[in-house]
Amino acid sequence: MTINAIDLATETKTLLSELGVQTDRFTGGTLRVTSPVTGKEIGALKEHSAADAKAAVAEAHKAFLAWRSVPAPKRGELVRLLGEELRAAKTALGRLVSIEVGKITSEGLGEVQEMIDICDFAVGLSRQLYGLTIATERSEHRMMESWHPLGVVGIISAFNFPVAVWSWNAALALVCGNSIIWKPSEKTPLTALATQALFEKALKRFVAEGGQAPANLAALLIGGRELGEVLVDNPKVPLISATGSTAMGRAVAPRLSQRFARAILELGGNNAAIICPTADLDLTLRGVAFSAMGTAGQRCTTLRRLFVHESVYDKLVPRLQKAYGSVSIGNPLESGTLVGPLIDKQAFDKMQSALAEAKAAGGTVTGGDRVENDASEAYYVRPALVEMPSQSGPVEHETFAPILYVMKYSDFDEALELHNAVPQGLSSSIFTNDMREAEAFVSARGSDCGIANVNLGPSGAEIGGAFGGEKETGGGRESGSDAWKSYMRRATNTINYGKTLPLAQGVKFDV
Ligand code: UN1
Repeated sequence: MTINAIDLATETKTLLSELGVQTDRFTGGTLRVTSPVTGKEIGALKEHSAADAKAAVAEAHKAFLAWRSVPAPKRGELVRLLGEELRAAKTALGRLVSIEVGKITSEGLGEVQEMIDICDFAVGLSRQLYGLTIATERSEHRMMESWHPLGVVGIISAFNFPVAVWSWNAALALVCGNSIIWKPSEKTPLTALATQALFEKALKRFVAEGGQAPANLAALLIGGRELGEVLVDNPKVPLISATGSTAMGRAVAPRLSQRFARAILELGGNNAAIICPTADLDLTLRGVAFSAMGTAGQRCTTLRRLFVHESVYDKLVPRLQKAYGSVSIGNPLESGTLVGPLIDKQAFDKMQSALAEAKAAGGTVTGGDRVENDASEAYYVRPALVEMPSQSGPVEHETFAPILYVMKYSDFDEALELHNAVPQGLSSSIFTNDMREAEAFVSARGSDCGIANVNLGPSGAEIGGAFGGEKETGGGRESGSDAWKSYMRRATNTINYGKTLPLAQGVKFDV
């Protein structure tokens, strides 16, 4: 079937009703949503106002005051039920992600799997919100730390992982005893409506089974930037977790620090891989192809810079060019497709101007052109491989499109230096079978990123590790490891169980 002839509006409607969303939530409104697959409209949502957002914060704060007293393992039970709803809805929600974002089928499903995984993780965590017991210098005293719920957590998410990023934050925030308010990207509100409906289903079951949950524990705000601003500036929101561009982070961060609020910022990445002389080139080819072309180059963790040792350059680069020339691009809903569309025309224009800049800086471009098909309002592109004489111009910026800049190196330390010489610091990788290079890369003098991998690409992280990066990436950590600590406040408690009052540091104060 030609792409233009696919009726995604009808399928979206069917999926949304299967997922529990009423039709009037996504019809007849002002926020128009198009599927990047066809470029045609699939929904028109009613939008919230800034006043609605303000009221939502007040309600969420009330919910927090009750939820914080529900025992953490009981809070975990709600998240367990959410995980069950997500499991049952995986096919439908995964399909909706593919329709709304243009991801290939396995990646749409993979996104929902990531949500299920973090729910499982958070359920276990709900019994492991450990604090330390600390040796005290005072006799008959005990010192410990306690982790307490924080308050309302504001979640601002981007189009490219429209629901997984919410789940990383929501699952942790909820078991940690917080209420949540979500402002999804204007480009992907339909998957947000569906996810919220699944959450509400889980909540109903939780209450039916005797769980104590306050009203307005989790809210969803549909609309533009002004709603995010209400969250960012509201003193009743102690933590904002925001995913998006570095420009967005620059606007948000000072406003948060102005009121001493916490921030988890997941901003731009400019992720690289170093390909060493001993690299397994078959494995490298696959790792690079997935990381650079997968999701049409629209992951924060997408591979954007490649440093190839001069001894393997002429072996690897022609093979990569071949893969770039033959990769299947087209309807992401069809099996066999590996590269779907860009999100919209703006993304296409930005890609073209980065390629023009690269040419002006001496780059040789393979691919990058628009793939013509009958969907004239959609933007399909051939991923671009750009051989660059040096790391300059567009190589230093994140362009949210499938462009891989390739550079030749001769000295490992020099490659490492170039690797770290960009302002962003999210993810990174090295392909080598030389143990010294591999260990150096993950050592203190190696990659300066939040994620550093050996013999796999920079994208496609599991939820068990902390996710986030340094420098202009914003410094936040979400998901696994001890990222939960950002969603709680720490109290140090000292308890005197004796009859005297020894003071710390030997201070005497006898009255
Ligand atoms: C993002 O692109 O915003 O590591 C997140 C990955 C995914 C998450 C990416 N698990 O590529």
